[in-house]
Amino acid sequence: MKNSAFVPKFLSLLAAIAALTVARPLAAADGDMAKTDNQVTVTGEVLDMACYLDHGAHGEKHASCAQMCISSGLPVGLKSADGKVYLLVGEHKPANEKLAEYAAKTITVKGKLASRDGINLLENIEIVP
Ligand SMILES: [Cu+2]
Repeated sequence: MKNSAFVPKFLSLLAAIAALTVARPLAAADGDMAKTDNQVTVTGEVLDMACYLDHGAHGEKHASCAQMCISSGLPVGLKSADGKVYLLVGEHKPANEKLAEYAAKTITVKGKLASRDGINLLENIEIVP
């Protein structure tokens, strides 16, 4: 009977210690993820993905079509010198408006790299002047 009040307190103290112990490594992991945020810088040609995937269209001779396609909201890509192609998007929104003028031109883009099922994505992109 004497201990009946002590036991719940002791248990809650244990729970608090356990919570602290668990919380610390999680916080550290979050910190590490923020540091290595997959930020990359890629230089390449701005692609109109619809025409590029459909018939390989790119380059100067396709620039005006690419500009039209990108302005109309079709997906935008960046083809780096090593041939890798990345989809380009803003921060939870399209980046088409700012990329249209660079259709078929070579630019450098900074963003967060994500890859899944063989498709590469650069998100939250910024054009590096
Ligand atoms: Cu096009």
